[in-house]
Amino acid sequence: MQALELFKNKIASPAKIVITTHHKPDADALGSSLGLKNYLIKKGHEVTVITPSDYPSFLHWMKGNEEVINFEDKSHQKEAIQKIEAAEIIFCLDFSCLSRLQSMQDHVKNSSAYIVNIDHHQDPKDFSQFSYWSTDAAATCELVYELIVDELGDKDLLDADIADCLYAGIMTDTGGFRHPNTTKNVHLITAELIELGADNTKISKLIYDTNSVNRLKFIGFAISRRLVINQDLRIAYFAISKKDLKKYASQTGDTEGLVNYALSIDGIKIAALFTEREDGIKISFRSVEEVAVNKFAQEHFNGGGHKNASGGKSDLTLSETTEKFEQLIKDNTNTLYNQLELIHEKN
Ligand SMILES: [Mn+2]
Repeated sequence: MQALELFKNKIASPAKIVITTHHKPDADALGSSLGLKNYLIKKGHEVTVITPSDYPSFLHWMKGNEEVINFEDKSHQKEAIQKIEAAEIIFCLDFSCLSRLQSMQDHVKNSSAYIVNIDHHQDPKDFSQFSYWSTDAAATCELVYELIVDELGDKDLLDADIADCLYAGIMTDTGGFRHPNTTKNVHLITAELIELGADNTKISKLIYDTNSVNRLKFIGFAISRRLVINQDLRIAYFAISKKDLKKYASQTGDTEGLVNYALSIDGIKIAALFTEREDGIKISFRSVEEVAVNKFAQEHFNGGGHKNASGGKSDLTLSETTEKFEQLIKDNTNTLYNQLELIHEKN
């Protein structure tokens, strides 16, 4: 509680604030950052959102998007560094360890600012002076809402723009209110956000139904040509090469959600997406409720995340990585599916 009081003190008077989030921000990362920014501006703070990379264009509608600085944009990097150096408070949203800032991490690490971490991932690293953290929260946007409303008592400062940002993060991190993390609390908060003016129909249209033709064709290609299904191991995965991405002129965000097609297959318990990027193989794991993929990602693929949605990296080639994955599933069937067997036996 002492930390909370100190935090309240810190933001009681106008300060220079930087808000940042993880590399390749998703709707929860950007929505929590811009939702919080728009609120803090109303409190009289000077606030800059700096993202470690670019993010999908289907998020560009959020209020404040125009002023976001992309750290990888060389023409603005100097300005970003100056903002970080001058910051009195830095908010780190939707990530639990500084390495997710990639090339930005040393600047934040070396900063003398008061660091606040708001997050819902497992195993937060100790890098902040104040941490508002819960793995029970479906989204960081849910925690930002609770911090503003329950801890700071500022519900009256929330408006339709802020509500739109926060709604977007909760909607996507619950997979459109379908994942097991879609709790009563999630519905209660989204109901409040709609009352505050969040336009839920508009937001789902903007996020889910703004595909480019290229992206749709890419998804069709991936499903027909790049999907591997192993019913015995109860896994399905995509392996997407650099060449594939180039062929379909893939933009940031185009592979988002692809992994869910693999998980949607009847009988599949673990799905994965392996994408060949400039700096190695990026991996997304998804699993059905009973199976945990975060520990698996952490132990074998230098990653982590949530129980049913995690990520990782690999420095091997694309085919070596998928071979390693299949072998690991074979070797760890007992640990991964043990609980599942018990559940099946009971039924
Ligand atoms: Mn999140």
